[in-house]
Parts: sequence; C-alpha cells; structure tokens
Amino acid sequence: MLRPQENAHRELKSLVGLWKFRADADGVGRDQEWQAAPLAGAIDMPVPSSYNEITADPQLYNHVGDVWYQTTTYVPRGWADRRIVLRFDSATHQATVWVNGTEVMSHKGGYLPFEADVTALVTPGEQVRITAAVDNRLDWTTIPPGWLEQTPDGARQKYFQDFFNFAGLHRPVHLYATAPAYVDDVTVRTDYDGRTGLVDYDVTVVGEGEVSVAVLDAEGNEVASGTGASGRVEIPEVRLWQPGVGYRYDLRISLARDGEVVDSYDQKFGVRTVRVVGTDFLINDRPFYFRGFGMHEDHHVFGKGQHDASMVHDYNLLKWIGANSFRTSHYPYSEENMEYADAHGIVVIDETPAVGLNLGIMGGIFGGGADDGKSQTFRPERIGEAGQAQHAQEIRELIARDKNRPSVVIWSIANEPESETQEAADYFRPLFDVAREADPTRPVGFVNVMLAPAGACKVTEMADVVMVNRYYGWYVDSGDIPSAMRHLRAEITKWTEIEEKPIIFTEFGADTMAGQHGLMGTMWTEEYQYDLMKATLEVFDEFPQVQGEQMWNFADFQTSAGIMRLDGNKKGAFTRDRRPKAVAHMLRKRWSAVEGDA
Ligand code: GCB
Repeated sequence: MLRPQENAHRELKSLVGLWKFRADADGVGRDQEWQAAPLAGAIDMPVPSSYNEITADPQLYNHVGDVWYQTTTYVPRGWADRRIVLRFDSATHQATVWVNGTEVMSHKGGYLPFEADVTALVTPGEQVRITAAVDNRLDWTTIPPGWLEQTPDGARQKYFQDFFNFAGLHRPVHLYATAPAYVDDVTVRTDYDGRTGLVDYDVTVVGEGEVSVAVLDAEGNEVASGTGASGRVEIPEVRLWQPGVGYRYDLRISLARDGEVVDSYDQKFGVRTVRVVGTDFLINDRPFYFRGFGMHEDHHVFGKGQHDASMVHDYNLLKWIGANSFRTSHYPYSEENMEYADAHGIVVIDETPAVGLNLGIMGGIFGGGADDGKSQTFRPERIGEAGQAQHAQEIRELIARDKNRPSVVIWSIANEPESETQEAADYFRPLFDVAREADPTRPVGFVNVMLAPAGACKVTEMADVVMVNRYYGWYVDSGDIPSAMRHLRAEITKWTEIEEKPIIFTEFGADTMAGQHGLMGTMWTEEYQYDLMKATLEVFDEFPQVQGEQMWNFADFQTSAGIMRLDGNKKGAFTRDRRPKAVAHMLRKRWSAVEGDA
C-alpha cells in the first residue's frame, strides 16, 4: 500500500488534531449506532496519541473494549471528479470506520495502515463526519494474542507481552485525492554491477493509461528513465544507500492518458543489497555488525502516539550513542519513523506484532493450558488456524507497507514464540513461506527465547539468521556475572556448532533504577547494568559468528501492572524521559570507537 503523498497530481488533507472521543464502557455504541450522529458526551482527544494517559481517569487508562473517535472536516471544493480516499495509518487493535454514518471499512491489526475509497459518500465543498470505533481487545485470534478475564468489577484484558496495551489512533489520519485512474502500488528491487545501479520496478495501476518512470537523484536531477509498468532502469555512477549514509533516489512514476499525465507518485528508494553468506551479514557485499537496541514506541502522556519531536530526539540519541540499527520490537513502527531510518541510514530489523505467542513462559498461571506434553500455545483452543491466518495477514501487510524501504534488512516474523515443540514448527513453516513469497530479497527470521536454547529450538533452522534474546545475569544467574558469562559462552558455542549463520543478539539487559548506586554488584544499580553489559559484550567479541548486539532496551517503558515491574520495565539505557544511565556512556565509548559503517 502506497503511503499517501502530495505532489503535482495528488492532494493530501491531514486530519491530525483534536477529535471528539467517548469510551464505550458498556459496549453499547455499535447497537445504538453512535456513528449516526454527533458523538454525545464526548471529550477532546488528540490524534495521534494513545488515549490511556490523556485524562486523569484510571478507568480510561485500563479501559477494555471500544472507544469512539469522531471528527468533521470539509472535503476541499477542488476535489470534484477526484477519487477520494480515507486512510488511517493505524488503529490499535481493531477498528470500524463510518463516513457520514455509512460503514466504509474494518481492519484488524493494530499497527498497520488501512484505507477506503469514499468518493461516493462525500461531496467536495461540503462537510463530512468521520467516526471510528476502535477496539483494544486481544483474544486468541488477534496478533498479539490475549484473553479477557471477567470479574464482578468488569472485564480485565490479560496479555503476554511485556509492554502496556496502549491503544487508540496512534498515527495520522488523512483524506487524499487522486485521479480516477491512478498508480496503485510499486515494488522496487535494487542491485548494482560495478558502478551501475540496477533498479527493477513493478508498478500496478487501476484504470487505463501508460506508465513511465524517471529516476531522480537526491538533488532532483534525472539520472535514468524507462517506459512500461515494469522493467529495469540503470543508474550510472550510482550512489549506494549505506548504513550511516541514507542516500536515496526517487522513482517518479507517471500515468498518462493521451499524452497527458493524470497521476504520478514519487517512490523513494535506495540502491543497496542484503545477503547472508555463511556467518556474515552483508550490506552492499560488506559485513555489517548490528549495534543498537530493541526499542518501543513509548512515551509519557501520549503512549504509542507518533510524535515528531520525540522521534527526532530518539534518533539523535541513537546517533549520540553510536548505534547503527534497531529492531522495531514488538510491532511495526510508524511510517514517519521508518522514513527517518531510510533517510538517515539507520538499519532496521522490521518486526510484526507477533509477540507473546508463548503460553509456556507463563506456565499455568494465566490459564496457559494443560500439561499434556503438547504445545500449550499452538492448539485449536488457543492460537489455532484463525490466529495463524491473522499472523500471515500481518506479515503480508507489513511487507506490503515496508517493502521499498532500504533501511529494512531483515523481517522478524515473531518475538519469542514457543519454538521448541513440533506444533510450533508446523505453525511457523508456512509463515516463513508467506514472508519469502512476499519478499524474496530480504532475510527472514524470528527472535528465539531462552526457553528454547540451541539444540531445543525447532524453528531457528527455518530462519536465515539466528536472532536470540538472552538474560544471563538477570532472569538466570541473577546477580552472578561470572556464572552468567560462563553460561552465555557455552550457549553461543552450541549455536555456532548447530547453525552456520550470523548470530544477532536482539536482547540482553538488566533492570536498572536510574540513580540507584552500589559497589557490591547489587542488581538494579547502574553499576550492575554497566558491569553486566560490559562483560556480555566482551563475550560477544570472542565469537566471530556474533554479528550484532542490540541491547534491551533503548529506554525504560510502561508495562502492565506486575510484581516484576516498577512503573514499567527499567532495562533502558535511557530513562523513559530519555536521560542516560551509566551504561549509555559505556556503549557510547564502545560504539563510537568503531570506524564509520559507510
Ligand atoms: C523479553 C521480551 C521483552 C521483555 C524483556 C524483559 O525477552 O522480548 O519484550 O520486555 O524480555 O525485560 O523481560
């Protein structure tokens, strides 16, 4: 799906701002057809933002079920005879949308865009009322999964992921207009031969017209051109997209009728290749070592809302610390964020929202399942066919959204799922196929959990890279760094014996209260986090097969309530308000000492 843009042939109207909002505590809004009239009893709600922390009301913070958003706007007069589309960049986790009271679309999956052609329902020059019911409930058919606990005091949402179930309209909403015949999609795949860039493109259009393309360099000079909806164009003296140097070209696609251009779309792309060869991860045929973090879209007040100031600030902190990459743990991040990574040469492991597919981690505590020797997770009454189909859909939609992004070098199809059972292997095999079919050009992996170590995991063999989260020195060998390092070393050794692939540590860390200090190696102190991370990195350095270190986490973040969490997860190198802990200075020293990646 193309990201909406404004250009000589397309108009874009932002619906960012304050919307009317009402939480549907009794779940009656759909029956009472709240979409049919101005929302009664509404409060103001900023879009984009999570709604949870906007008021001082714990009920809304913990709300379960639908919330309703509504706005009115004018459809520009100049949009007569245009095709008019309403696009939500995301709605967490499910939404139904009405335009002037008529249902136009529903979407399941909280972190990916959806849109509808609303031309027939709106009149240019007149006002339109847009209403969305957004449901934050998670069940065994959603990704991520969850379940509802019914209590005398109402429903409680339970889930397995270690981050708060922030919800709402987290990203911008737009109306946009194109000609009735339009460029619908494009796939760009790149390679190079010596100094010549090779650009294969494949455009799909709706309606009649002739397609032509031009490649513009970053200064806007035309450097190549072609005709036809698909083909190859060559860029002489190509400048590659490289880690640290986000050089991009535009593929300017034009759709013409009778010699007149009726639609156009500028698709940015970077010329670069990604390959796994043995235990090396190659970008542009040069070994790349991942330095950075697993991150979260998480902030005070606006939760998972897209916010340019925080986003740019986070990228500046990544630069300050010398990171060259991150993982979009544990869901697709905003398109603004991905665009920024593309533009600045930050390398991304792009993850689906498939987190918490592991009922074994929780044992029986959360009703995980019977101990009958079979998978607790992948069984018909838990994550069965419906969940798997939704998972496949998330993979397809993620790849459809991000396939042209040069920053994305690996698709991570899940975080820490159950992977030691035959049922898990059966569940994942077709999902790897889905990813590879949607994109044969990038490595596909998933992130392995400590409960399925080398030798026990039945899914890593399907992946192109080994991605592992390990907490030696925290959840195991707690407070005992020497034992932790012995066990870490032993496990890496085992992986290297089993898999001839790059090993990327996508998580390792220690909860740390900023300002907590001590000289005795006590857990939770800044010194402990510093010492454990330093020792861990030194072990990584012993293994040439280890091709990446992404510490958990970039910053502290909010989680659900629990005895293991003190106002959230504190494994950040930065606090939730982005102040560095001692470990940040250690990482900066280590990472800044590395010669530039370019
Ligand atoms: C993990 C999860 C991550 C958690 C982290 C932790 O393995 O992937 O979501 O936040 O551990 O801190 O426990």
